[in-house]
Amino acid sequence: MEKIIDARKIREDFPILKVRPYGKSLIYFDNAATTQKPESVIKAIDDYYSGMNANVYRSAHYLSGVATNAYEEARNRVAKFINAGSENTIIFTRNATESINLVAYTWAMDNINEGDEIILTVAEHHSNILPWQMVADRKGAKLRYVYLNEDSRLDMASYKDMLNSRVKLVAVQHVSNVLGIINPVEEITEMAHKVGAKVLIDGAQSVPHMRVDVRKIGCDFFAFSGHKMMGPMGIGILYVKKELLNSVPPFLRGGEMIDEVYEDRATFAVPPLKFEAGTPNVEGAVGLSAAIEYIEGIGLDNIHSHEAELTQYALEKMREIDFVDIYGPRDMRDRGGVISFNVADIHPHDVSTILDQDGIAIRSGHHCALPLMRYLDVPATCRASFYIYNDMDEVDVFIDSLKNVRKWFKWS
Ligand code: 7TS
Repeated sequence: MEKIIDARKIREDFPILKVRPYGKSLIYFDNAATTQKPESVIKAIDDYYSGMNANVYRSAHYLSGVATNAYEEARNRVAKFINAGSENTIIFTRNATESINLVAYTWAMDNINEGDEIILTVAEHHSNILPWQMVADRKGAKLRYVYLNEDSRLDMASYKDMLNSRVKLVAVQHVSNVLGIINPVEEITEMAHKVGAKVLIDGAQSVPHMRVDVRKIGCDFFAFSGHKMMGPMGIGILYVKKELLNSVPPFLRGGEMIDEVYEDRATFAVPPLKFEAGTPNVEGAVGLSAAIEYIEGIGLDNIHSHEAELTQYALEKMREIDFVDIYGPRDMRDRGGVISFNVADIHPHDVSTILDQDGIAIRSGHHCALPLMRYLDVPATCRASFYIYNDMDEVDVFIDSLKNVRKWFKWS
């Protein structure tokens, strides 16, 4: 049977995958932290600096026009990629973290008041917890958490019970960076809207791996990062629903985001420029646009099935090792390519260091999800996360290496 994705061939597009740690083939299983970049993205950035660089919007010369067009084309491509409906709903930020903070410091500070409630889930990344703690502290609002059921999925019944007219915001991740669960964001949004709450979706771990349609989800805000989808670091995206755009106040203030400035006051440009103060990351936007083109060339449905196949294969093999504990749902339904696990009696950092000797890059630690670690009652976990350039042969090497981990400590 012909493979949907030939990872071996795809690897040739990624110069960094030729790096040989300690003389071994590099097996890069840390894709939830950041993904590697294909040649086309690196070239797009090179082309930008070699033939287009100038500051955007402000100058009437040729290069400024070229750079502005490249920046706006990137915005257009992002809008189409997530079916935003209009490029004006796409705000460029530095990363998902900044996108979420933008909403917290602007819309939330204006619209969340004493006694109001914000619903989060216990599995959120710190980026989707700390901004809401700040809002709750400053405004006297209350944070409420949805926990997980026995299958490590969101307890939707308790979410339903939590909804009431005091809830002003539901902020939830689309896909967990620890458990790999894909949350039912359409249903979550619909339920929140019925009580008049707004919804922010943290899509940092979904957009790179599956088809995302922000208008189908119906959410009010959607945040993600370019670097987790083969784009450069330092470029993030915030989608704001069209109906809300004009009512959200500006975030940072300064150049590029104004209409008129007087000594004592200013008026602002129309969105999205109103939210992009200062010289933007044009190089980042151009690189991100090339990354989207690369993803579209492979197809998000193909990417999703490839990762599901790899995850299922890895889970089956890992379950055969009796000293490995796996966190997250048992079946593959609504599950992304992230596997968190622990090796009995061995600290995750030691596991990660031993696998590294075989050229395997995984992450160990709390994954910026300390409330979830406490909920799971573990100090940390190991995590393998897959992408299009990974294949089953790499999973086999990983499994062999994992089987040997305890031998280092002479425990088996
Ligand atoms: N939300 C989720 C679900 C994430 O996984 C991450 C990063 C972020 C937000 C923040 O993204 P940033 O680009 O603003 O940093 N997650 C991880 C991770 O799992 N390991 O390193 C970063």
